[in-house]
Amino acid sequence: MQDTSFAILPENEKKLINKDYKNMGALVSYHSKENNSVELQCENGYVSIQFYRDDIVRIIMNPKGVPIQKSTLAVIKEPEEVKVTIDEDENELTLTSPKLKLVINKVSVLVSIYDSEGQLIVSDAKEGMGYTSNQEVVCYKKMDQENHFYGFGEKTSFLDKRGEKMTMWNTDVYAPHNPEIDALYQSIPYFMSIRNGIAYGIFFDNTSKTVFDMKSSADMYSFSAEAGQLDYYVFAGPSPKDVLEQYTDITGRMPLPPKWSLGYHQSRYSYKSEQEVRDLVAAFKEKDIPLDAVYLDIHYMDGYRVFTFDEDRFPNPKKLIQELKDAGIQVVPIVDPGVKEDPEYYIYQEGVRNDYFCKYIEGNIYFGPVWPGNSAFPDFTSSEVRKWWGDKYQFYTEMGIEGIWNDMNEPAVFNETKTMDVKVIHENDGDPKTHRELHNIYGLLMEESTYEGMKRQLDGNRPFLLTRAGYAGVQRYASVWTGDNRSFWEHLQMAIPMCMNLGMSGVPFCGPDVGGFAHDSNGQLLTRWTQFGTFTPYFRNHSEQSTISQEPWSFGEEYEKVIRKYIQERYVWLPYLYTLFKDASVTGVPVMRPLVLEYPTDKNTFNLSDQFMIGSDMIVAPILTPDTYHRVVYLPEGSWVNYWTDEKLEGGKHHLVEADLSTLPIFIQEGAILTHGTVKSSTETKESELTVHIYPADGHSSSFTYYEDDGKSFKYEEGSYFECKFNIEFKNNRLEITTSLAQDKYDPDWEKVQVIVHGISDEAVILLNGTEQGKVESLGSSRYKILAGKQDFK
Ligand code: MIG
Repeated sequence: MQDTSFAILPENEKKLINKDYKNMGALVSYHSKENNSVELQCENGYVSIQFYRDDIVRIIMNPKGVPIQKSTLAVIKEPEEVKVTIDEDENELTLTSPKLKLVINKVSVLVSIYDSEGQLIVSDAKEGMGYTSNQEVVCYKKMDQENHFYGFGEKTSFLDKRGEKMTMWNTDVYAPHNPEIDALYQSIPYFMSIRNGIAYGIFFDNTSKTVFDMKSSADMYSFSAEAGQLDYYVFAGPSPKDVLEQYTDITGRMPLPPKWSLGYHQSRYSYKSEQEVRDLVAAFKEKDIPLDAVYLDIHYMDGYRVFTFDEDRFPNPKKLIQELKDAGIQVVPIVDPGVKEDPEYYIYQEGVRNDYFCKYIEGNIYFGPVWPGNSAFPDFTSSEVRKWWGDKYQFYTEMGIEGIWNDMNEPAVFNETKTMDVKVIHENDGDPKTHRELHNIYGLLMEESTYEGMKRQLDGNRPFLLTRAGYAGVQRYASVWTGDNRSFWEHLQMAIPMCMNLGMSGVPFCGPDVGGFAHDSNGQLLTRWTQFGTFTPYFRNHSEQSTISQEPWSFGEEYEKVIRKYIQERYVWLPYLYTLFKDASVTGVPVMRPLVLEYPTDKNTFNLSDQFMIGSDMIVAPILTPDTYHRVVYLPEGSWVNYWTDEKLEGGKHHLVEADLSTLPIFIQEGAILTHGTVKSSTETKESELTVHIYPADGHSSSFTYYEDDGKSFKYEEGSYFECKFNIEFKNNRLEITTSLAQDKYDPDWEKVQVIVHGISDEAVILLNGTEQGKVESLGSSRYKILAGKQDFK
């Protein structure tokens, strides 16, 4: 019915402010509690305010009673000890922490938050916070023309979400992914506002259906939820990177992924038999295209029963997996949450006997149709169920599997609503709630279960997970792919802002299906998409069963040649990317970034959706339309260099650049230091040589800290890693390169190092750790090679 005009019945009109909306009204009384918090009793409800850190404050509004402090499982941090002082006068109540001042208007409970210098960070609009008669909770905040919005997880459309209204409700959207379809698989009810370079963030921790309206009014925005409390955190910034640090301090950061998960991955729905998998791998070897993982989609199972293999198609999976591992390739099987209703199937039996499936309040199990037919769904809100399900992965890990692909975990169900009946009750560790209230967290909890289970079984190795659904905090367990896109140029275009906003939402490890999932791909599209994929944090080619093949060689030599080159480039760049992954795991700042994160006062970056940065020194500008061999690139202030030609380009300007089919435009900022490895068949091959590219900026100094570890284990947590800081200074034609070892508890494989200096003249003198270096070779275009060895890094 939603597809007909029935959707726009007169009575369906939605107003910005519902006519029965009631805000908190006047302050009646307040009292301070331990735990840095203050409770307010208001005319129309209750509010609690708690300082989580000096620069993070949590506000909860409950219309009916004293706010419940228990947070969802998205939040992993307890509040810190914060020194809060309370002042009161006739009109206002003021709470002050060392970094924030929170002013509450007593006549009508409205909250304004200031920094310690008295600069306003964010304040309630006059409607404040409140609720409607159908228990919807809402908060209205002021904004103006200068506010731009980023984050919101996985959303269609452009980068800046100013002027968008978005719903969070994890949904399996096979089609279409277009600007009006904004509720996709992930719900991350979090965003950052940037205004004249100053940022703050808001995380609305509510797992029911939430709506963010940054569109309907010129001077305010709102966020609302269908059920539950109004429970949100304000992150004070002031820089966009500070906000990311603050948000990921409470929802967690991505652990370092295993290195093999950063290589090139090949998938298809489905490689249907052992023979098909072997042929595929053989083709990669024969064609000299690197490969780190092959995916097994649903056909590997026995009648789509999870934790089984089909004995005819995969008679000896253990042998297959071992064989591939010996060749440096991992196998990643798909695991859905739906468990086939089959009394002779062990998972179903265990689930029923132990009461592990989602049920109605009356006690009957909820069944929904998915791949295996009628299926039951584990109740991941129970920690006992999570433990049980996590243990089941033993089935795979015993065979040598180290990576799992979790699909359909919105949860998706083949029915009108596309998901579980919202009346189903989740056990929720003794705090039962309906699916309506908890829907958006189902996927996150499945990931927690899977990750913890795999980690227990992998003997110190890092698990790799790929998930479709998630909630705030998903970065702690899994990488995210953006679901069922199509082989359209428009979807290649859309993937850029979508991944950048996932990064701005604390999820650094993400990527789309390269080549497009549904619909038929073609040579040019796959080539351009693979070029983009070289730099997406997650790099997997995947396609749907009835589409034409889109493995790298599917469209003829001309394309295969270029695709091979860019998959190989991925391996060349891995030592640099890996360092950025390490940084992201510590700071929450993503690997793939919108320019606005680095240049938040430059208006040219505010909605720049067709180019991105890798780290802070590099801009990638893919070609995004057919038969196109040039494009416009914006380079912000500074001096830039074309990566391929070493041509210098002035910043603060738009440039028209050429890009034949074999060229992905890449620009490097002067002052950059990049670390490269070599082309190899998979990350299992040892790194033989490290190349350090140096782009000196005249009159400036800069530095880069290179990181490396075994790429497999958690030993880095105990300090087993290699970290080397490179400093460069270029003045009066004299380049000084100094290195300092910050950590050497891991010994890298490479012995040889070459340093390539870009953009200097023949007369320039180069010193490495104080010793003048001979230029071993002139590489043309003002590039010089000098050689060094591991022993030079001190
Ligand atoms: O609804 O397992 O997004 O990547 O190939 C289809 C089959 C179920 C959806 C995933 C897609 C996967 C497919 N799955």
